[in-house]
Amino acid sequence: MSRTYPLVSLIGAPTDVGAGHRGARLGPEALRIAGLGEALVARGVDVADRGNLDGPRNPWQKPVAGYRHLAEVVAWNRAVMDAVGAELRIGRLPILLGGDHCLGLGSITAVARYCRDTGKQLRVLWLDAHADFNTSQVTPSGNIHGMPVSCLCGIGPEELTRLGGDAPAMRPDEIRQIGIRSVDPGEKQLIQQHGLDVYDMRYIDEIGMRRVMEEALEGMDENTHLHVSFDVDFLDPSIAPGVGTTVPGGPNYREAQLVMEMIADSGRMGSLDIVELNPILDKRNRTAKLAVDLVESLFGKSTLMCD
Ligand SMILES: [Mn+2]
Repeated sequence: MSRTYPLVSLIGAPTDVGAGHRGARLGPEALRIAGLGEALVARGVDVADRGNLDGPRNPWQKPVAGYRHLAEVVAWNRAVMDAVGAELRIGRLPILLGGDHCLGLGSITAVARYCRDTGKQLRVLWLDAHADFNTSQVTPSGNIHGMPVSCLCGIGPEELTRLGGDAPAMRPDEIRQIGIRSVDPGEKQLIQQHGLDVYDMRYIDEIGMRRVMEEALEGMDENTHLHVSFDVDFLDPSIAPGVGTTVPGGPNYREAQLVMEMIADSGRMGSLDIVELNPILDKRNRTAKLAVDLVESLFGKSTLMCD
């Protein structure tokens, strides 16, 4: 079976300004060293590595009015939004190499804008242990990597909700969250209030990953732009130790492969974030290598014996 692949651009965003641990700033290099670009080229994908974006250093301060490093988070997300938007407009598939998950805000704001401009339907798959739907009132930490989804849905500080000019950047019914197993109490209430579609681990255990993915991908058509926001802590920590916020009970290797293969089979992925990889906490770059392995599956490499 031959496939044609979109042209891919790698964009590094080496920062952890939104995180509670330092180290995700090293993620882009760890992914490159694990051979991300080479693996895609080997699949016949045209890959352009745009290098790393630049932005403010991590000041490592306490929260101010419920947010840590708000100004720095805004600056990094503007850079990400501009870079991702530029690749989409020239017809390429941007892969954001984070960096912490606050960057999903800039990335998805750009994708949502692109979809509005081109009349496409947006679908976001949020693969994560956490719902990232916190606000300054309910956040225990003030770390903005716990808030990108609420900000995208228009709940949060103006600087973030209006990053792309309009708010909200997207509607709650455009996102499906998979692998969720750690939600703060106030966050849970907000999620229910806004009607987010959450496929938590309990649901995955009960109905199986295949049906979960069928439901999460349901309703897409040839006019759908699928954005995949892959927080590496989605994976069970036994296979992916290199993240700041490990939560036990995540998808295993086979379930994760199935997720990626079903996304590939949909043929609709138009943009991707790989975030929260923390090489400081990793073992011999194992988690980065696993991420590369899974991205190969996103681009159609089958784990079956024949395809
Ligand atoms: Mn996340």
